Amino acid sequence: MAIVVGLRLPDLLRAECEESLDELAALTRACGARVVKKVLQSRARIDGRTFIGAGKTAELKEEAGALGANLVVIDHDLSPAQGRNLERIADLKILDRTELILDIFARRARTPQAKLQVEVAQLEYLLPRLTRLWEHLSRLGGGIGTRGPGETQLEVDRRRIRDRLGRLRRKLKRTGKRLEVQRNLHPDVFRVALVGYTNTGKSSLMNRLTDSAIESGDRLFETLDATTRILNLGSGFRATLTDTVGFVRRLPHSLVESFRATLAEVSQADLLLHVVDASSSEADARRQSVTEVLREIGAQDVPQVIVYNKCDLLGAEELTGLRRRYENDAETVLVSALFGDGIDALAEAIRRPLRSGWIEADGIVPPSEGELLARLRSVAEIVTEHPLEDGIRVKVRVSPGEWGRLRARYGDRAPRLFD
Ligand SMILES: Nc1nc2c(ncn2[C@@H]2O[C@H](COP(=O)(O)OP(=O)(O)OP(=O)(O)O)[C@@H](O)[C@H]2O)c(=O)[nH]1
Ligand SMILES: [Mg+2]
Repeated sequence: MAIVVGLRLPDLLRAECEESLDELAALTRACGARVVKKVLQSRARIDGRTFIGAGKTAELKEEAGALGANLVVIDHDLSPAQGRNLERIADLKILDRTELILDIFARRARTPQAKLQVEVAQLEYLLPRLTRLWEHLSRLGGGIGTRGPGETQLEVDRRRIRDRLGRLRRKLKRTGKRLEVQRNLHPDVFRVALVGYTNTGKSSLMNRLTDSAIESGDRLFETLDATTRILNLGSGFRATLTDTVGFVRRLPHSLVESFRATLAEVSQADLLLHVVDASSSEADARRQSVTEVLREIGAQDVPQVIVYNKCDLLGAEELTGLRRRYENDAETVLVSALFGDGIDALAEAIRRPLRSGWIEADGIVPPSEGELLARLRSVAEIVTEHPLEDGIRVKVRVSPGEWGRLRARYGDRAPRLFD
């Protein structure tokens, strides 16, 4: 059972701190703990020694005793010393925000790649905090004489962790390079990636757009890997779609760093589908947090389509409001991954940038040219098609490269440029 604690400094809005604390409670629950109390403390400044102040620490200790809580989660990142002091004075297990998020990631990691990335992030955060963890253990072992050998043991542990970190980092680098090579195998494929806050419905959209069966669920950080599938947008469009890890406000830096290999799918994409949970009262703030992480991973310049998902949960008035707000914005679409509304408009929003630079061509394909017609249907977008006496008149849209290949193969029998 846990108490979650936030600190409100003078320059922060109360509502903002409360939302952040609510989110911390949800994250704590995602770790399997029950939240028995939320505490928002106002302070003029951070207490250097215990972060929340000596008085508040004593109060917490008492409250935890009364409520039967054994864990306190702080909505900020503590310095190693602050964590140590707090733990010692309150005599409770203390987790800071980063430790909590790392814990969720560790629980959710399934594949070797995700496990490796999470472990690196954990060890990096753990290393300077080892004294505290060690004290924790030695206190459990208790008693006189643990201190001397303890310190030597601490040094040994530190060195071991450093060695392991070094090995894991090298391994990460190798997998990163391998993934990079895989990505570059198909340079002419248009790469689309889903991004967004956790639990907005990215995996559900992936399943809807590619007929896949990626696990989705009402849990924070359900997905930690990158999965790529062919995106079927009709003839002529060659694209892949990648689903990947979701973001959260103040995503720990060590995680962003260690997840670089996975997140390269995002920074090197040609187009991002930025999924927003339309039903969340936090939609705008979360959209902003996602933008910040995108900047951190160097993906700020990748073009985006904003996808408001879960529109089925909106009341009629809210839905009309949202529609009105974006009616002249072709780069924003409103969808429901669950029911399929708006998916055609989304597909069109993906096709549009792909099609830019394509040319229109037109011609009559005689009945004897069945192969040419089949070819056109697979590599070009058919705009119109009319049966005539001497064949089928087709108007197509096609990439310049594909048009060149058609002309090379079929000469004058291929459709001509349309002017
Ligand atoms: N009502 C409604 N629920 C949806 C919709 N899309 C997704 N959900 C639900 O939202 C929850 C999260 O969906 P996911 O697809 O796992 O979300 P995600 O963005 O992949 O989440 P993470 O992988 O955790 O970042 C699930 O319970 C889905 O069933 C939608 O359009 N409408
Ligand atoms: Mg997911």
